[in-house]
Amino acid sequence: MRVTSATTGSEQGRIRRLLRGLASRFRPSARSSLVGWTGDAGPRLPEPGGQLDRRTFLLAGTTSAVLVGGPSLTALLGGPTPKLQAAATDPAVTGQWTAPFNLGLVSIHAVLLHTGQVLLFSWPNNSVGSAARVWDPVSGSLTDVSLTYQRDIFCAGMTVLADGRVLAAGGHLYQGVFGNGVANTTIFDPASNAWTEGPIMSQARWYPTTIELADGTVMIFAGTQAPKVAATTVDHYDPLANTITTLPASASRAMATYPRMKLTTSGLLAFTNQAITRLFNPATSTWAVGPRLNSGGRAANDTSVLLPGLTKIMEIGGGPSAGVTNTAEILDLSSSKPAWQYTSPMHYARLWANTVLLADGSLLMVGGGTSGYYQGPIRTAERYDPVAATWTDMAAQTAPRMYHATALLLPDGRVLSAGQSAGKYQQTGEIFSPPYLFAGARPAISSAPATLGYGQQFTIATPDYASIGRVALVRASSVTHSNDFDQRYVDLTYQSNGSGGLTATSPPDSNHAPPGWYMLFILNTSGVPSVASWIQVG
Ligand SMILES: [Cu+2]
Repeated sequence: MRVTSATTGSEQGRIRRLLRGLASRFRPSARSSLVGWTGDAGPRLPEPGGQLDRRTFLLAGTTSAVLVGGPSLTALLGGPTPKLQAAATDPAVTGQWTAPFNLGLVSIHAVLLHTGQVLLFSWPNNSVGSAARVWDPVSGSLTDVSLTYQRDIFCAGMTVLADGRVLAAGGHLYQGVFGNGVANTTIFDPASNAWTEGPIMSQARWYPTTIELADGTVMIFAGTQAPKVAATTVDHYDPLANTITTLPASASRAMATYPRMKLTTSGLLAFTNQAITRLFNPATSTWAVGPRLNSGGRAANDTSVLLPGLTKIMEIGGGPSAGVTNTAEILDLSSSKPAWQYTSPMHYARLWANTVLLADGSLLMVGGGTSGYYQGPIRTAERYDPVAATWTDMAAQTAPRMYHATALLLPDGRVLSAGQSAGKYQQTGEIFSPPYLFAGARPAISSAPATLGYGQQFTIATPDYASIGRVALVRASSVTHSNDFDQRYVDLTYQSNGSGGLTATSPPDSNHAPPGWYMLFILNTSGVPSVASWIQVG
């Protein structure tokens, strides 16, 4: 078992050098605010990866196994009284964390499957491929789905395909050094718990970003082919034909590692964590430039989220030119003159945190820390209310969750927080129950469709029809390195038909909700969500 301890002195020196490099690369120039979208004549600078040498963090420190004390999985997950971490606080205000429990691997990559289970994967163990587990948040069971051949999908980008399979694009060259990517794609099928090889990309990619388009195909951007050698082409995966085509050279660009990208309701892809916003048009394979971030750009250690309403993109924390920050800024694409605007800052500056869209459309900021990869961990979560634009401290978790940590929303409205490739808790997860789970009885979905088209009315049967205040679809998450590739919260219009239930209207088109599996939540007027019902949209 490979386990790392806290970083060594030499690693810290390396981190300091990397951060100095990052700071110089992200220093803003003139604060010109570009208005509207224009043709892109900007420079195409390669971005720093700024990552630890993989061997360094795999091999440094202890090799002893991690043993996590405390109650069993079954007791934690099935028991009526999970251990309180912040006994002095009211869970109806701050929520509540479980104690850490063992997941059997460092959860560097986490993907919510439409089975309600979570696919977790990491680097290889021994002589075979990446360690992988399917974790069931209801039973607590762990199923070993590790790759049985020499393939390392650690550092891949991943997207849940429209049919529920998981595409992992790129990763690490098996036993290679940091920055060495692979051109392979690897596909996980939850129906069989099996991995198969997909088509080969045009370039090797380590730290790429995948993003599903409105037609169910997937764009694959960025990453590095080898240390400091950017993968510049854009590949386009068609899941029905199981083929990859490479876009014309006009699409090519040296981008950041794990660039933060979003599918907007116009069908354009917004790339939003560098100094200048860029929009990619998949129909023409061209880029346009937009407004400059107030922060001067953020490194690949910030978090980024498309807010409910689907017109506002929020960039939070990370390490812009001034170092670690607590600032957050929002770009409203529906504005006639889109410009980044600061919103309220977090109470804590954070690098390598994770941001989770909760069932009520608020954001949960989990983990992260103030320095490097593992230093100054922030254990206090924060919740951002996008309507009031306020941050509220939540309960503190036990484990540090910085570099190589993940977090995602579960179908029951709770949040899994797991990973970080250092420290005694690295192979653990913790579960957060948000305040809405302590705010009274939950509404229930008696029945809802299993599949749904666009712009279509459908019926949700519920005994709680008289008290419903919100209906939403939340896309299954796929997250690694603080980047949740396709996270999306789609509000639906609805009306109550009394005991006949609710009549809701599905999203108007596939730019609002690209095809795939979504969790349908109904919430009462107190903001308490149901357990989700799974719907395949598209
Ligand atoms: Cu990494």
